[in-house]
Amino acid sequence: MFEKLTSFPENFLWGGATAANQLEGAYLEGGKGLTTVDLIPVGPNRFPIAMGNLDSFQPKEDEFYPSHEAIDFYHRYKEDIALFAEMGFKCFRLSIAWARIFPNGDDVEPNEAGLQFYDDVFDELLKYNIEPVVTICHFDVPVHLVKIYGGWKNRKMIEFFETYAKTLFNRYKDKVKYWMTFNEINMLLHLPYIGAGIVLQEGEDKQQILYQAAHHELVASALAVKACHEIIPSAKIGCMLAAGTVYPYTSNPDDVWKAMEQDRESFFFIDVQSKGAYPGYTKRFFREHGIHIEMQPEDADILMQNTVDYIGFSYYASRCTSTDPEILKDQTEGNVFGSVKNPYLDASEWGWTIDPKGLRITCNQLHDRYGKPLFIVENGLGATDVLLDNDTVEDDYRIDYLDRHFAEMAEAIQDGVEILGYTSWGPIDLVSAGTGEMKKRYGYIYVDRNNDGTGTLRRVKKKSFHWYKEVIANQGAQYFK
Ligand code: P53
Repeated sequence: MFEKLTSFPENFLWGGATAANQLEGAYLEGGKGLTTVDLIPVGPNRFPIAMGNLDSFQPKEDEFYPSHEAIDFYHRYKEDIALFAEMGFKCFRLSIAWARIFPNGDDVEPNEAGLQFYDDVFDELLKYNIEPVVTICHFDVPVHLVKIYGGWKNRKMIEFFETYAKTLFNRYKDKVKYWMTFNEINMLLHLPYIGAGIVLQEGEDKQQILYQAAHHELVASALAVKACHEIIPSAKIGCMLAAGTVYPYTSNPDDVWKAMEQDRESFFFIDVQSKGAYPGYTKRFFREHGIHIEMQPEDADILMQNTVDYIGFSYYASRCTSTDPEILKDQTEGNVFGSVKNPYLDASEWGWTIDPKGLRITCNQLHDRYGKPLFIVENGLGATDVLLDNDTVEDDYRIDYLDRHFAEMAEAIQDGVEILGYTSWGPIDLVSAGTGEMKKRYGYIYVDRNNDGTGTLRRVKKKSFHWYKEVIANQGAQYFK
C-alpha cells in the first residue's frame, strides 16, 4: 500500500492531441459547412475577430485563412496515424468538426460524408489499438448558427449541440470510449468568437453576454454528459479547462486573494461541470456586477445530475498576479491569459512561461478540489524548428521541456493524483490557434509547410519522435527512480 511506484501505470494513455480546424484542412470537402475558425485570418484582423470585436461571416479574397488547408490530415490521416502508432501511442485526441456533421448546425439530418470520415479515422486508429479521445467542440461553431442565432448568446444553441452530441454518441458508440464536451471552456471569457461564436456589438454589456453564453454551454455540456451516459454507459466523458495555477507575486494577503480570485474565474466553469452547481463566489460576483443569468427551472437539476467523469485540462504555463500597479506593468507576452512575469521562470520564444513544477502544483490543486481522475490533454512547447540537410530536426529544447514536465507529472502521481493519460499538444506540427502560424511548432513530426501556406506538406521525424517513443516503451520508468 505504501510501496514506491516504479513507472507510470500500465494502462496510462500516452498520446498526442489535436483539433479539427488546426490539422484537417479540406475545409469545404465532403459537404462540410463553414465554421467560425475558417474565418479567422492571419494578420492584423486576427485578434479583433477572435475576440469578437470585428465580425467575419465570409472569407475575403485578400486574407489568408490557415484552417482551409492546414496540414491536410483529411487526406493524409493514414500516413499520420501510422507514425503515431510507430511512436507507440495508446490514444489520440482529436476533435470533430461540428460543420462536417451538421454543415449549418440546425440541419434536420446529419451529413453522411462527414460521419463516414470520422468512422474511417477511428477505424484506422483502432487498427493500431490507439484509443480515440474525442473533443465534441474545439473552438468551432457552424457560421450559420452565428449569423442566424448569435452563437452561444442564444439558448437555442443548447438544442443544436445536444442533437449533434447525440448523433456522435449513437454513431460511434462502439468505437469511442473517451469524450470531452467543450475545449478550454473558460476561454470563452478571453476569446469570445473562438470560444463561443460571439460577436460583440458596440455598447453591449460584455460580461452579461459572456456569462449568459457560459450558462448555455454549461447546460449543453451537462446534457451531453447525460446522453453519453445513457447511450454509451461504459464511456467516460470529461470537461476541459485551460489550466495553470495563478501564483501571488508576494505573500501580501491582498496578492494571495487576487490570485485566488483569478483562479476562480476559470474554476467557476469546472465547479459547475464537476460539482453540479454555481459556486457561492460566482453568485456574489454576479450580484455585485449586475449580471442576471436567465435560467430555465430545469437547469439546476440538469447541472446537478450530470457531472463529468474526469477533469481534462491543458497546461502550458502557470500565471502570476499582483495588486501593485508597478509590478502589474511587467506582463508576459503572447498568451491571452494576462500574467505578470514571474522572476523565477523563463519563457518560450513566444513569451509563454515555462514552469514544469507548476504542472505538479496544478495537478495537486485540481485533484484536491474535484477528487476525480485527471487527464492532461494538452501540454508542450511551441518553438521554431530548423529542418537539417540530413532530414531531421534536432529539437533538444522540446525534449528538455517535455522531460521536465514528465518528471513533475510522475511526482504528482506519487503524490496520489490519479491521472488517466497525457496527450502532448500537436504531436504533428499544425496551425497555431493563437497566432495562426505554422512556425510555432509543437510536433514530434515536422510538416513541411510555411506560414504563408507554401511547402510540400511532407512529414519528417524529429529527434523528439524517437525520444517520446522510448519514454512510452519504458512506461516512463526513468521518472520513478
Ligand atoms: P497556440 C491560449 C492560451 C492557452 C491555451 O496554443 C490556448 C490558447 C489559444 O491560443 O489554446 C490551446 O496554438 C488550444 C489549442 C492551441 C494550444 O492551446 O496558440 O486548446 O487549440 O493550439 C496552443 O500555441
